[in-house]
Amino acid sequence: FDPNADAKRNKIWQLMEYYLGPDVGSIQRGIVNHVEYTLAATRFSFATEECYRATAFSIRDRLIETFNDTNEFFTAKDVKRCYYLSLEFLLGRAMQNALVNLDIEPNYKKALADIGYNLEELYEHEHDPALGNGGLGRLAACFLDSMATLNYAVWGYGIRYTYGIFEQKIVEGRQVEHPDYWLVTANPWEIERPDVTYAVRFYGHVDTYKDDKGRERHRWTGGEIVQAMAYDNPIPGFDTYNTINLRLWKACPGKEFDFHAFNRGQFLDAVKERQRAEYISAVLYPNDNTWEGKELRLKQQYFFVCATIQDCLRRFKKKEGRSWDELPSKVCFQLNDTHPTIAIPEMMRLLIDIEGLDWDKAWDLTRQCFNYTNHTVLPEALEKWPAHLIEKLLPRHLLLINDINYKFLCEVRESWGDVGEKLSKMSIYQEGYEKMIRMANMAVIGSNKVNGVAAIHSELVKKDLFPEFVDYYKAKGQPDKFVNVTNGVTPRRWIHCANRGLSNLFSEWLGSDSWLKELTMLQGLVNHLDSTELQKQWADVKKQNKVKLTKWIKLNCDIDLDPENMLFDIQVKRIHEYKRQLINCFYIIHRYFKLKKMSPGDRDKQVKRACLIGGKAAPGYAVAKTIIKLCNNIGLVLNNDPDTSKYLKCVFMPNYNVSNAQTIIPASDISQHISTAGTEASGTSNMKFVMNGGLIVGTMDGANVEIREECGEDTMFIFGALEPEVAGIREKAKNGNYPISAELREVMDAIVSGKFSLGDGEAHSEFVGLIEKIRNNGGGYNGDFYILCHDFPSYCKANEQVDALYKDQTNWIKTSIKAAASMGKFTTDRSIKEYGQIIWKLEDAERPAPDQSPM
Ligand code: HBZ
Repeated sequence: FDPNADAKRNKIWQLMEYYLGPDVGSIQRGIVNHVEYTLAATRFSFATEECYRATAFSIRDRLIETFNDTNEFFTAKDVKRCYYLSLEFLLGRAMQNALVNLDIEPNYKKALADIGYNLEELYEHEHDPALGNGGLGRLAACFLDSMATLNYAVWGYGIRYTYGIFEQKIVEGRQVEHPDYWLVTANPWEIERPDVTYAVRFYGHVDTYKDDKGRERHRWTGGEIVQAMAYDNPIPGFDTYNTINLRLWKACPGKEFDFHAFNRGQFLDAVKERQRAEYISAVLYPNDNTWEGKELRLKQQYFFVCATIQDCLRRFKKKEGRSWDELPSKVCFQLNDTHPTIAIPEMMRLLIDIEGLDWDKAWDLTRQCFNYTNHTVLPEALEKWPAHLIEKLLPRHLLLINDINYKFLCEVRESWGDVGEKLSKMSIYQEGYEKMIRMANMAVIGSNKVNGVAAIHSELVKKDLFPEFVDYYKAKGQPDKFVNVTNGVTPRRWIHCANRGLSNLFSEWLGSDSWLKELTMLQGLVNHLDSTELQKQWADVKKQNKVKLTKWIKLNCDIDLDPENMLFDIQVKRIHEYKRQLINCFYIIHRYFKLKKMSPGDRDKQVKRACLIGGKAAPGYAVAKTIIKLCNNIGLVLNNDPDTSKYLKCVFMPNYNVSNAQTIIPASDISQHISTAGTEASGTSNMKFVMNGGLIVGTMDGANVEIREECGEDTMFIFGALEPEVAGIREKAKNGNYPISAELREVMDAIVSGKFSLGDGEAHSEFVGLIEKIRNNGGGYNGDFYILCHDFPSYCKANEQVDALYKDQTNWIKTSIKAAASMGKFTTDRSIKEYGQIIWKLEDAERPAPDQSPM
């Protein structure tokens, strides 16, 4: 008992008020202190870059305060915690988001303006942290925002890559990758934790021995050890005092040192050897939706999972008197795709080998703690690891996987008898010349719930990926093991930060900004659909956003667009055959030919269009890279044709990333989400575009289906085969029974004739390759796997409907308002509530308002 405790507390609060008050003066003092004492720059004159860094540190101070207090609250309340395990977090810039969520943006703006700096300008100084590829990584980042906002005790766990996703430059129309060394100017947002480290072992061997009770036990020894060091990234919630954490691990050399080598005079070699450890967390693998079986990737997966599970079990055990039986009521894990699935045998290893639980108990607990989200049904993306690689790198885990598989198959046999083919489909092993470990099967067997990311996708997960498991668990009394949780996006970043004009409009017409936390309130806008004042404001906001993007394009591509008179048609996403950027290219060429054939008078009656395409190709994905080259060449031909360039332009926007997206998305009139039905699990940018007043040209795939349900079919330009039809169309195509429309034939012929090759022989042969692959339908060989030829005529029709509606501006604007107002479902707040209730079973853990009154 400290009789002076109250006095001390009082003193601390006074100090805190001095340092961290939300008023302009306190903010300025905080910034200037960091200029002088953190950056060691002079407070009498500092550059904008220094101002950015000092401002970032001053915001971090505030984050640390709410972060510490939130943790203390979670611990005191002993709430159930959930851990979101992901190899990717595509965070985007932190500064504006933090100010918005801490509710201090206006005062920071004033504080900076008063000392001669512009807050919006500072935002641009932040290097976009890009530790992810695409949708899966960005979803994890939106989820963190909603988890904090909903007061759930969730932490994210991942890897602090030294290099994020590469920077894409376009040189002579081709993608060139540059390393993204984002830590070059140190990251002011993270908190380094040299005291939070865990040892991670690789290779070595497994000994068996008998413990004092005579039980057979395993000991994994030898091999190499690296240390995982924690870096914490505070994630503030919106309109709450809660701040959660994203803990990222960096690989460091082990603590032990090889003194023998030192004595043998090989000191430098020994140091060099140790530095290799850092290689593990050096670089993010740049593939999306394809799997690459590299040993280093498996090392990354185990590295972060091993540190994470140790960290989480340590936290669980910290409370005295814990029984392991409590584990499932206090801890759960969400696996973001199969990438962290090695966590399941790792949990078994820790519980059995380290904690001494028996196998069945450990398995019972493990199975209750894990859940798995599937993000794709594409076969090339399903992870399989050669069993011999796992055996070499993680020998103890292979034994455990064997046990898990054996016991599971015994259970199935007990229920179903010896159903050979079904058993082989359910086995973790894929038999063959090289035995493979199927991570998805392990994730299903080791999880409590398995979910897909949109309604149609979750059905395909059950029907095409895991039908045997669905039947089996139904028979075992778990009919709800497979569920759907439709994705979402956070309206704080994707409306309020990205499109302040629209955000202000929403708040003004709805009477408050509560819609930011309860997005279904947007529906209130529909009452004003006929208001010409609303329509005018709506059009103005869109115009301003198009002007902003036009400037960005002028700066980055040196191409002039006409934001007043052109319809902005945007397709931005990773370049992939299944996403069909190629059918978009085909249509642009077709539209160009139509314009060419028209009289000048007729051209003047057409809707003017700017077709904007952007996205990265995986560096090893040759076809995707050719598609980028084709887009660029189409741009060169169209933009330089004096007959048509006023009416149709094509731009490839380089280096699509989160911060560019915040400029690009609000400027769209239409956006394209045109994957072959059944291939895009959900898509999330489709949601962002519609919320920002853009309309969708799309297929009945992924979340498009649900957007249509919510917004109405009159708000979307839907085309193409439906998912159940696709297999039949592919089959027909195989037999050569596959018409190609005259319009598409004209486009393909032009490409093959070299019209878009611009004298570049290499490009030409690549383009011909693209076309030949699609045209070669006879002889049992189906090159048009994504059925572009089948969908092209209906795609053209959808585009004609776009033009027709756009000509009727009043109707266009009303449709756009109606669609945006109907997007309430697609906030991650709704997704995360569903995870919280159905999968994690978490309670609300809102920290009470801090009482700053001196005691
Ligand atoms: O996950 C995407 C889906 O394609 C998209 O439809 C969905 O909306 C989104 C969120 O659920 N999947 C990915 O982005 N996948 C990857 O980036 C990926 C990365 C590494 C891999 C495999 C996939 O090894």
